[in-house]
Amino acid sequence: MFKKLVTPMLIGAITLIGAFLVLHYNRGPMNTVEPLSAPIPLIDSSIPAELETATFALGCFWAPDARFGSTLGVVRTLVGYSGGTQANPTYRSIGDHTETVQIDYDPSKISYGELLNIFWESHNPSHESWYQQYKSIIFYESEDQRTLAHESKSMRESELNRMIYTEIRPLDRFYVAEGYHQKYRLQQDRELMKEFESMYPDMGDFIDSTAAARVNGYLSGYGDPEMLQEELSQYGLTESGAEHLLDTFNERKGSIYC
Ligand code: MHO
Repeated sequence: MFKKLVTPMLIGAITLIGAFLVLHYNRGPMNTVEPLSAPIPLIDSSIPAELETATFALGCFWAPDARFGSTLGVVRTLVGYSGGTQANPTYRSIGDHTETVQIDYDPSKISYGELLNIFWESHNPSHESWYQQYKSIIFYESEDQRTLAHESKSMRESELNRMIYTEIRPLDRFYVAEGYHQKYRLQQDRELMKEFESMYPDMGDFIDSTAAARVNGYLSGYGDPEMLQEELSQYGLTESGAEHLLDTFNERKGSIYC
């Protein structure tokens, strides 16, 4: 009698344990509670309808990403590789391409000419880079941009009274760089990155965010303090995140090395 009961009980127990294990592993240890994502920043909720694009190469792309990202009128920044012939370049296999930053801007707030001024001020164009990777290039996308680029190059040349090595070329293709290069300085900041990850669980949305572009700029030591004060509440940060950003900016702790 006892033996007759033990066998089915044992089978039952093993089946139950098996079912539990299968269910447990299928569910996965991380997915038990869906994380609640934070609402998107106010500054990202109304993107101007008419945007224009400027594409520049001026050395290592981390700093220009930050410099332009903290400029009023700039809506999005993106770093990538341009100018070469190799298909699908990557950072480790860049081929004959050059590190490039692409800027989407609101032409009612900033002009292409003003962006060119920032371009000249942000690097030394009279120094010729030995590496194709770090060349100075203006990639134009229209006749207007081409004309403005040539005019501003001649003006800058006579101001500096030096030869400028910057090339002015039509934009052929822009290959988006790996995620970890985008808004590089911000991605190094654990505290603020946590906040952005909960606002933007998707990397593509993070890259497109004006708030992320601005915060990346301020953390790198760029940007205007007045604009920071004015826009801060629109970046979607918590109180402590906002305080951390202000501290880093005001105490001049923010910097980027390339
Ligand atoms: N020397 C820098 C270059 C970075 S870059 C995006 C580094 O590897 O840390 O060209």
